[in-house]
Amino acid sequence: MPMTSDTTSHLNLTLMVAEGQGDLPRTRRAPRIDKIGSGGIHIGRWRTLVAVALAVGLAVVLAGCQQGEKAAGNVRAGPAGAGAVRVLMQDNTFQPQALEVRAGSPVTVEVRNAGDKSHNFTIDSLNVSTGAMHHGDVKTVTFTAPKGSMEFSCTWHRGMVGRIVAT
Ligand SMILES: [Cu+2]
Repeated sequence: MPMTSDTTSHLNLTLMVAEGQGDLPRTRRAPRIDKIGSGGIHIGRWRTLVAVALAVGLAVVLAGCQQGEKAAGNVRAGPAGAGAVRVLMQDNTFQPQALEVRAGSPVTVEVRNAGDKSHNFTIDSLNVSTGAMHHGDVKTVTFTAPKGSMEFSCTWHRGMVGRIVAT
């Protein structure tokens, strides 16, 4: 996502300040974890702690803006009308796993979570996602696909994927 590089540089800046090093080239190094356990270097331990805390913070930030976490594209709650493509979410598969749609014109997909876990329906290449769907939720997604084949997935469950073929 575009946000990632900004977030990273911001955290690098924070790390730089925390380490008390003003010279830019040195901030590109990994945190000085080699000082763990060497006696009498309290500042080194503090730096390590700060670096670890920032790394954990960065991981949380990156996980938070992972595709699938938030709805994207043309998505609304509720079922679609007649003629929509219907997709069921189960734990942890989509049914069906192959969708054939018309290329170049709007396609409506109704997604229903028939599983017990929360899932999302995300088409990464089209920047489309239902966002979180809990047990029983129904959402309607409308998108226009270019000719070709593209993957859809639940970004939370490895292997929970399917394919859209637009012709
Ligand atoms: Cu899932």
